[in-house]
Amino acid sequence: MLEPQKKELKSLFETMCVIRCFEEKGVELTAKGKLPGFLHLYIGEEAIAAGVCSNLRRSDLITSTHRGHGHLIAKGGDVDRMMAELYGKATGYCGGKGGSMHICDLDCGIVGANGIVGGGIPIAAGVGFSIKYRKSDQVAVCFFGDGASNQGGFHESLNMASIWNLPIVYVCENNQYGISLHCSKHQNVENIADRAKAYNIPGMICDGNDVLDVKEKSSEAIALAKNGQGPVLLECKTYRIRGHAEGDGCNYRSEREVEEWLAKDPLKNFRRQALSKAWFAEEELDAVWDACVAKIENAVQFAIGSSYPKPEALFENVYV
Ligand SMILES: Cc1ncc(C[n+]2csc(CCOP(=O)(O)OP(=O)(O)O)c2C)c(N)n1
Ligand SMILES: [Mg+2]
Repeated sequence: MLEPQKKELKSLFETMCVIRCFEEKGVELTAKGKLPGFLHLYIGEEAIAAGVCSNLRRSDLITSTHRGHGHLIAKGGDVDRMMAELYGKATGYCGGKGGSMHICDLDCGIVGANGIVGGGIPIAAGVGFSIKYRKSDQVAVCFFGDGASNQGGFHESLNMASIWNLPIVYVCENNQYGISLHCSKHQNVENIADRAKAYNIPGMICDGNDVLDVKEKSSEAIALAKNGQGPVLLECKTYRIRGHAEGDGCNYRSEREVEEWLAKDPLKNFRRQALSKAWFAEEELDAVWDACVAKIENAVQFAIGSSYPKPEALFENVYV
């Protein structure tokens, strides 16, 4: 295999590993009571953020969700500042006052995570409009869930983006659940991508647990959006391995269902392919993982070593 190809594959695996390590640390720290606030984890969905963002430049813009750590990491967010934010420390992205769901970093094109389900979708329409208005060659990527695709703002935004031909890729992470409700109970379509027909835009589907499939399909979608062919809806089929938020007992789904999806884990998927096709030796993949574990451990030490915000900080960054 050519060296650039190998480098690209390694980078995809690396991104998924950093996300997984960050999230597994989140599981551990929440269980120990170290992190205040809710934590919605992305375990099992890493291939989507890694695959999509590998096609983006730093200047391209993304909107994220309440389950946003993966998007932020894949778009170049700083894990030290993310971890500090989760700890509520002053060195965090929001000075420790926003927590997991409000991280934003315009320097690397992260317009913001969002605790409002579907809240990023109309924002992405504004981002897309701005790109077109400024005649810039950026693209906007909007991540959201299956549940969010039932929000009014989803339909209004796709309609508007379609008539204005905006350069937006809507990436629906269909992880099968909106909190405890299986998607078959909250929407009457088998494929969310079919909703693209209503707005006369392309609807595409990819295997959200296969980083190479995500990369390929999202690259096509981004090319369409950038070439002035308007918005695209890309549905990534995946599964939320953890509960809705940490502490969720998940009594609404069977262990068997979870096990079936665990067998399709995106990191294991990649490893299997990489070894069978001899892209990498096992030790190379292990070394990537070990480096990610160390990176996240450093982030935890950075957060622990940081101070809490001062009481006066309460009045900073408010309108009145
Ligand atoms: C406007 C709004 N309604 C309801 C909620 C409560 N809520 C938080 S997450 C969630 C489910 C979202 O499901 P989905 O869009 O599929 O995202 P996922 O959690 O599966 O990633 C709901 C209803 C909210 N935060 N915002
Ligand atoms: Mg969902």
